[in-house]
Amino acid sequence: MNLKQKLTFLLVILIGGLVSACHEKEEVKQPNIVFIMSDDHAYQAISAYGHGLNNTPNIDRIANEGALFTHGYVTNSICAPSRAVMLTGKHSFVNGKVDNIQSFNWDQDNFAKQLQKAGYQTAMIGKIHIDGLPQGFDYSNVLPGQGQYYNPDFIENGEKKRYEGYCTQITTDIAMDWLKNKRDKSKPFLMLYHQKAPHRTWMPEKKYLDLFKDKTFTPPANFFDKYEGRPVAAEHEMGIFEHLDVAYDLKMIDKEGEIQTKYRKYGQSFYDRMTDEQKAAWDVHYNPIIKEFKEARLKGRELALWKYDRYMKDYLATIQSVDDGVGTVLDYLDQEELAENTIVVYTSDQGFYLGEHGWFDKRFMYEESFRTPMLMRYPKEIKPGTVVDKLIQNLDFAPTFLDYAGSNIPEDLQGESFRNVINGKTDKYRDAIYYTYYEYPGEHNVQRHHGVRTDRYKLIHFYYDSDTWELYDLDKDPKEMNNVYNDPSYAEVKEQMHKKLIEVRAKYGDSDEIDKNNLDRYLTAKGLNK
Ligand code: SGN
Ligand code: CA
Repeated sequence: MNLKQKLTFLLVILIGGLVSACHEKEEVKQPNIVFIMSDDHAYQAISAYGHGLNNTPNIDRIANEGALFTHGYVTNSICAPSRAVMLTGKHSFVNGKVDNIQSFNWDQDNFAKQLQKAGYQTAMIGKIHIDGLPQGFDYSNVLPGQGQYYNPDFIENGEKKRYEGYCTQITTDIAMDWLKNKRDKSKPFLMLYHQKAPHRTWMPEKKYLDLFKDKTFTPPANFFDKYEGRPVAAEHEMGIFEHLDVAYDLKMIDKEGEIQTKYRKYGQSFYDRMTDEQKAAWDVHYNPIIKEFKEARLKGRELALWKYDRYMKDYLATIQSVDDGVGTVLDYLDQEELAENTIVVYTSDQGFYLGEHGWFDKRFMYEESFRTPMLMRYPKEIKPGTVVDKLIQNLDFAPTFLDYAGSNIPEDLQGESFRNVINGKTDKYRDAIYYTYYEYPGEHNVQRHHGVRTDRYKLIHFYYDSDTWELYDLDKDPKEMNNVYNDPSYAEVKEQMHKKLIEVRAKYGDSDEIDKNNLDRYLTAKGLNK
C-alpha cells in the first residue's frame, strides 16, 4: 500500500466508525427500570409532599427531577395483596391474593415475566412478602415474610442466608452489588428494590437513633377522633393510645422487668437478635428514655401524646435510612451515565396513619392509607417538576412499564398506562377508582369493605358483619370526619356514587358471586359455616 492508499484506508475506517457511533446513539434503547418500594411509608413522611415532618432529600430528588403524583392510590391497602396487584396489574379478586394469608400463584403472568420476554434482565431485592420463589426474575434475594430489622435472613435465589447488620443498608448493598457486578450489562434491566422499612416495629438504624431527639411531634387535629357517624371505624384496634404496646412497639423494655405488657416478649426477641455492639448503641439511646418514662407515670391524654411522639420519632428515623439508600442508587445511575435512560419510581405498598383518627397501621379506605406515595423520574420523557393529579393506582404500574419498554401489553391487564398522562399528551384518564379490603376477621379489626372514589367524593360499604355505608365530600371534608350518607342535601350525589360503584365493579369484573369464597372463609373463621 502506498501512502495515498494507506490514508484512504484509514479515512474509510474513521468514517465507518463515526457512522456506526452515530447510529448507536440514534438507536431507540429500552429504558432501564428501578422500582423502589418501601413498606408502610406514609406520603405525609416524604418532604416532597410538604407535610413538614421530616427531610427526605433523595426521595424528593425523584419528584424534583421528574413527577410527583398527588393522587396515587392502592386497590387494597395491605402488603402482600398490594404487591400482587403491582406485579400482575390485576385487582386482588382477579389475581387471587386478597389478603396477607391466602397463597399467591406465581405461575400466573406478571410484568417482570413480560419484560424478560422483551429482552430485559430482571432482579427482585428486599421485601416481597409473598411466599415461593419469585417468578419472572433472573436474580432474587428477598426477605422471608416480614423480615427482621437487625441481622436479617435473606433468600438468595431460593437459598437462605443470614446477613449481619441493618436490613435497610443490607438491602441497598445487595441492590448495588447486583447493579455493579451481577447483571448482564448488555441488556436493559428491571430492578425491584424493596425495603422493609418503615414497617412496624420501627427499629431505627444505629446512626439515626438520636435523629429526632430534640423535636416533639404534635399529632394531627383529628388525633382524638370520636368516630361519630362512623361506627365501623370506632371498632378499630389500631389506636396509638389504646393499642400501641409500650414495650413491644415503643421499646420500653426495662432491664428490671417492671414493664410487663402483652407483647414484651416479642420485643425482647428482636433485641436478643442483636450483636453486643448493636445492643450497646440501643441501650445508650433507649435506657435514659425508659428511665424517664418509668418516673413520669403518664396517664390519659399525656400518655397518648407521649406515645404519639415516640412512635413518630422511631418511624421517621427508619425512613432516613431508606432515603440514604435511594441516594446511593441515584448516585450510581449518575456515575454510570444511566440516569437519562432509566425510569426510577418510588412508592410504598400502601399509605399509613400517622395519628390521623388516632391511628397507626392502614387497611381502611380513608385517604391516609388508601393513598400512597408515588414519585417518578425519567429524564427522557418527564419534565422536571411535573405534578400529576389524576387518579392513578398501583394497578397501573405493570401496563405503564410495559408501555415504556415498547413491549406487549396483555389485554387482560386491568390497569391503564399513564405514560401519556405524565407526558402531558393527554388529559383523559379514568374518573373513578375501585377499592377492596378483605382481611377480616384479622389483626386491627378492620371490617370487610369496598368502595369507589372520584375526584371529589368517596362511597364506602362495610359488610359481612354490618351493612354500613359512608359518603364523604372530600372537597369540604378532606379528613373524612363527617359521613354525609344520610344527609338529604347529598341525596343526588349518593345516587350517583351508588351508580359509580356498580359501574366500577362491572368494569373490573367484581361481583357477589366472585366474593363467595371470601364470604365462606369469613363464615368459617367466625364459626358460622355449617
Ligand atoms: C404485622 C403487624 C401489623 C400489620 C401487619 C400487616 N404486626 O402483622 O401491625 O398490620 O403486619 O402489615 S406486627 O406486630 O407483627 O408488626 S403488612 O404491611 O405486612 O401488610
Ligand atoms: Ca405494608
